[in-house]
Amino acid sequence: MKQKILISRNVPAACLTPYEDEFDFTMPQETDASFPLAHIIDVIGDYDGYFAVDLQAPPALFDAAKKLKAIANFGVGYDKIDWKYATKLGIPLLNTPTQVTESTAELATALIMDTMRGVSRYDKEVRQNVWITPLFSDRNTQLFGSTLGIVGFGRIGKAVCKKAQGLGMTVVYYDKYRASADVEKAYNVEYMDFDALLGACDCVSLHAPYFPENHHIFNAETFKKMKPSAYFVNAARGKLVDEPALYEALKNGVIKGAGLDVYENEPTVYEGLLTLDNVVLTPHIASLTMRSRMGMCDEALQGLTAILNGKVPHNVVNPEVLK
Ligand code: 8YV
Repeated sequence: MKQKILISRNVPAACLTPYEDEFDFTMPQETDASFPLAHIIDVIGDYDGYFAVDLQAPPALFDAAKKLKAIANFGVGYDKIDWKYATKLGIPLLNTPTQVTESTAELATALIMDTMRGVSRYDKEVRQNVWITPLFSDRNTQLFGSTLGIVGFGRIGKAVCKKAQGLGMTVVYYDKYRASADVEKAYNVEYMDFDALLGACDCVSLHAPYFPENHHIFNAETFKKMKPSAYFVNAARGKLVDEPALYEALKNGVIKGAGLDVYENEPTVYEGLLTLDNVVLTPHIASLTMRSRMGMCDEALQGLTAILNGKVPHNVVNPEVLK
């Protein structure tokens, strides 16, 4: 008998085709539809694998999942999944670490370019018949020759580093775990401690995962340590940032501008931010390219296939449960 996999939100049928000989899939049939969490909890007891697409997985889900051998998360960041509880129960958790890298780094780079050069702001002005083009103005900042500080030097941080260097930026980074001398050399980056980086950069781009330990690592104090001419970009996780503090910093000229793809309480955006013209906002779409999204499905399902066949894939977040 085929093993059964439950998928919380509709994905294109083409994602499942390569796996259909092996698994029986259940997912909402309508394009983009989701099963409510309560329904998942009701039925999860029948399934061997669970593919959590854009839905949280609280302890109650794991308690009901009597046959569950693995859970896969659609995304690299697995903060919606109670992974500590899954680990305690011995359930492997998979994510999609390789397939979001370039798309997310691209969007972060787009936000850096947009906020520093005012693309979206000018677009709005031109549509309103406003034509602001003084001959000399510091409304915008040239990327070429500016310094970018990357906070979180994992796959995505490194990809942003390369793209920014391609645009002529000098890149420095901070990470809880400093990279090896070889990696620093290969990427031509300098390590700085967090506070030094904040004070040195023309733009700071955040690429760290969210854990309760780094809740609000960007707050009123950290924004004050940045240059008033500096920009802040976040395409990582909203809860890393104290949003009201960011709003105050942008409103009062503590920093010059920001670009955000993620928010503290998605899909709600802190109201004040909506009123400012020095922040560029996108709706958590950094990985939203067809190539990335199809790749994410495949990376997750490959991982599930491996686990359900007794193998250890590259994308297990808690490999200790497999020992
Ligand atoms: C989301 C992401 O998973 O990879 C991540 O961590 O945040 C995204 O790729 C995706 O937008 C679906 O919610």
